[in-house]
Amino acid sequence: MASNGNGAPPVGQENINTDIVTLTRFLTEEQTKVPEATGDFTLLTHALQFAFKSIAYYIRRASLINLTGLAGSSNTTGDDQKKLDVIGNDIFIAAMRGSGKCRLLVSEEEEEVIIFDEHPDARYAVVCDPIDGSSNLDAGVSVGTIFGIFKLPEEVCGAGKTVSAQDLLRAGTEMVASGFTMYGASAQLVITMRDGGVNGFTLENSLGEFILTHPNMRLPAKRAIYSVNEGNSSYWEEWTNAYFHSLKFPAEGNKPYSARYIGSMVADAYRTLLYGGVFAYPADSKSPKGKLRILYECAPMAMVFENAGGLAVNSKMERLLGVVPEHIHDRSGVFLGSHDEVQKIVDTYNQYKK
Ligand code: AHM
Ligand code: MG
Repeated sequence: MASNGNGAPPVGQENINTDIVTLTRFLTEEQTKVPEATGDFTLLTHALQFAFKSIAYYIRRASLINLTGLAGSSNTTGDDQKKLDVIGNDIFIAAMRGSGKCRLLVSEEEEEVIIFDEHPDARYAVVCDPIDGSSNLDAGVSVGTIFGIFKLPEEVCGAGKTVSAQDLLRAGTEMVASGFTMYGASAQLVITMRDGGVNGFTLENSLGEFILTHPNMRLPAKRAIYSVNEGNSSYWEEWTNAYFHSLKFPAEGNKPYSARYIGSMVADAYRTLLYGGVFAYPADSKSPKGKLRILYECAPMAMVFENAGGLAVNSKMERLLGVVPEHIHDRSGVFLGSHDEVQKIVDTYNQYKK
């Protein structure tokens, strides 16, 4: 092909790849694999996609349009709410209501479950942390949205039927899909369906499309990286300290592990998913139940990691996806990452707890 002198092809003759898989195409193709699908799930995920794009837009513009800083209120747990927390939450609620396919919504920013009574036939429930890691926002550090989707049992769907928070106190194994979006240098969306693979998409800002860039993600079985807030170690149990100590002071001839901790779960989890290693937020004497939330932080991440070949357990070494929360904002300790690395944690725990 003739060049225009600077090495680029003449205008109008650029090689444009149109055989890209957008998230919309991917979700539509997934739907065609399920003959009994009604399209409701696909519509719900389109609404989620819109919420992610909107939140990504506001985060990109945050420091330009004075959206950083506190909003002046506290959320359910007394954390200071950032302006973007409020915006992210509002976007999420509006998108889920507008989808017409969401009956129940749990958000970290809302004390009570939100029930969309205007859509009594909607068969899905969504759990989310609209902007996780928001204490990092003002420093421009990556934050993210974590989400899980449950399908409600037939008996609570339809006009005249009532639903409540109780309908969401389920094990993560019952989610039909989960994932997270990380808003960083670019927005990355990772999504998985129950018993399915894990796929990663990158938001192409000028097209406004999530493009499949990381198909069938599998995390390495092992990698010498650990990610934990080590400032909490004086509150940790003996076995937890022993485990992390063993990574830093391995048997002779072995190299110590590298430490990487951003303090934003999605960013630490995304790196772990790509490179391998382990991410942990153990329960400790300061937070005996742990810090992170079962329903909309731990379980969705656990499904992603298991489906990518990794493991995810709580501070009692129970499979995180099997844990039923006692209430919608219930917390748990969490250890997730490469299969062999998490197994090493379980082995250390068993040695100390015997
Ligand atoms: P948040 O939901 O209030 O943003 O808190 C969750 C965040 C996670 O993203 C992160 O892993 C953890 O809190 C960091 O906590 P710490 O600052 O105690 O290390
Ligand atoms: Mg959170």
